Amino acid sequence: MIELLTADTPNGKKISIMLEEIKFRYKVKKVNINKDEQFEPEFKKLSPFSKIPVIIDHDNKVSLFESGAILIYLGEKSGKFYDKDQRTIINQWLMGQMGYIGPMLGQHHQFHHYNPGKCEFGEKRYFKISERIYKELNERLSQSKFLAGNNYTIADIATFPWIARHEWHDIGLSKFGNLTRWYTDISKREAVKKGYDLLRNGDQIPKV
Ligand SMILES: N[C@@H](CCC(=O)N[C@@H](CS)C(=O)NCC(=O)O)C(=O)O
Repeated sequence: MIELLTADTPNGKKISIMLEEIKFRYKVKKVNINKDEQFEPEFKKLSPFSKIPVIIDHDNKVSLFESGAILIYLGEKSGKFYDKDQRTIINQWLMGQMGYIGPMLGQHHQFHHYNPGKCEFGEKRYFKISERIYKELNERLSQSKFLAGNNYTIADIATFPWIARHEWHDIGLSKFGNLTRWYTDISKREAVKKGYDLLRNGDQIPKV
């Protein structure tokens, strides 16, 4: 049994999607980051940066923070979506999501979606970077079915919930044909639909 301590955000959804994909038994414990529950001492013991997601694997008596590390752990444990002979390439796309795509789109959410009109520089800067990310992903997906090659991997699982916020981004996902094809294909997966709705609120994946 895996316990997933999380909130309903792109980083949180990565892990519920993975758990659905690998069909592990899990239960979700909601951490209300709007009420600062991430700073509670019990949670901080598990997550030193006070961030969701965290998993506790009760079989192995281990807990993990950082979504990329969690995806790798679950990929290794299940033997799925993290093929041994593809790890060099999967790791690059996964780290690109962790170090670039997520943090930059996250800033775009802050300036463009949550706080429009407060800082023109920030709005323009992160809009431009986000647009560039769409172009770069689109280019990659013109050469490759999935981010790390022919197979759906944890790199796609990590990136998908961020592109699923495309309505907030206002960049126009439909203008990027290859990214749209990738997004639409992944959206159709039953495990992705289920994992996307991690709090079982009826949260549907936004259409293109
Ligand atoms: N690099 C971390 C980022 C996690 C992260 O940014 N989590 C956010 C929600 S998406 C959070 O917990 N924010 C609360 C806070 O920073 O106080 C990961 O991928 O796990």
